[in-house]
Formats: sequence, C-alpha cells, structure tokens
Amino acid sequence: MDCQWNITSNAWVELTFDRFDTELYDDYVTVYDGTSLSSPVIGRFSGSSRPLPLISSGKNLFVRFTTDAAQNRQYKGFRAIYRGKKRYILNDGKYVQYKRKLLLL
Ligand SMILES: [Ca+2]
Repeated sequence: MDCQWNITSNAWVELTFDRFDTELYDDYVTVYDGTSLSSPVIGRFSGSSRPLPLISSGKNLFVRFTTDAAQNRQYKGFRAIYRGKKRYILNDGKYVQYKRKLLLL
C-alpha cells in the first residue's frame, strides 16, 4: 500500500498523531516538510510509539504511508489530525497563536 496526503493551508501546518500502530521497520509513515516526496523529511515512523507532533516550516506538509505486503492485518494503522496555525508577533515580542482547521486524515 502506498497512501499519500498533501496538506495545504494558508498557515503553518501542525500534524498530531493520536493513534499509531504499524509493523516495526516495515510499514512507515514519512512526513515531508513541503509539497512532495522531494521535500525534506522531518519524520519517519514505524512501530507502536506515538510520534510527537510535527509542524511545517511553510504552508504544506506531505504525508506518505507505505507498507510491505506482509503482516498488515494485525496492526491498527494510524490516525493523525492536522491543524492550520497562525502566529502573531506582538509589540513586546511575545506571540499569540490560534488554531484554524481541524480535520482527520
Ligand atoms: Ca507490513
């Protein structure tokens, strides 16, 4: 299986995994900081440890899930939530943040 998601926003994109269970060293979720497979990789995950949240440096994240043909049924896969984030710098140098979209992969 080879699933790919191109997440686009007019803000920074934060990706949070709330479930994660894939075959260790065989079935991977790879997260790219950009719009395609040629963008820099910022995370590559397999196994049952839930990854920490990731945030884009631009306005896109590209997510790819690849599996081999074996031993896929006993793993539950993953679920991730993405949010568009905007940040405003205030005069005193502090910033406020708010979240925009909330959608499921
Ligand atoms: Ca597998």
